[in-house]
Amino acid sequence: MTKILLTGFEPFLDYKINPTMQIVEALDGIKIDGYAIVGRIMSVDFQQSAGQLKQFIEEVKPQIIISLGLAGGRFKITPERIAINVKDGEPDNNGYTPVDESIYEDGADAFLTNLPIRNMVNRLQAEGYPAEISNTAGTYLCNNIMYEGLVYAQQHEGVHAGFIHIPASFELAIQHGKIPGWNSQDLVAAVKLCIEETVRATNH
Ligand code: PCA
Repeated sequence: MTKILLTGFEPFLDYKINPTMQIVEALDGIKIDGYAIVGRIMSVDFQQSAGQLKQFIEEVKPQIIISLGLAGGRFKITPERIAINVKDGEPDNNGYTPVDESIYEDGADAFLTNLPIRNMVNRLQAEGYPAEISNTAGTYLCNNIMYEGLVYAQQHEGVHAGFIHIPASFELAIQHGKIPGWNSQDLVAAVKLCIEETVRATNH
């Protein structure tokens, strides 16, 4: 059966919960039109997460790679358009704080996703979920993993890869105190719609 690798991240910085973990757990093992979702969680660690992603890819051999990340403060579901060859920003969970580094010294400056992000946004809005395409995944772990997924997609014909940033859950919003949140079931349902659109666009 064709596989979809769906990844999430562990908690990081002052986000004590990462709702991507709950979404991945909720969707792990379900099937959409003959595609099986395999969920995995990665560390928020610049040294480890790329290796983890590669290991999951090797294990699952997915046709589609969709990675999820929390964007605390955003209030819409935001499929990402572009990943850039930059590591920079806040300390990761191991205390590593890259400044203006490249992900790959000789890597392309950027990769555009080949997921159907416009279809995702249109479908989400049609179903009543606030959504828009984001033109920056930042320069932290999420951008890093999106870039790695797209390197793999470039090298493997027919593979689709990309990234979706999600808002906080209500639970995290309450705990954090300064960011908007969504109901957890809505987060799961919205990500499922994005996966359905991807299956629809790639299933031929
Ligand atoms: N969000 C962070 C890293 C892990 C996560 O869930 C980001 O946007 O880079």
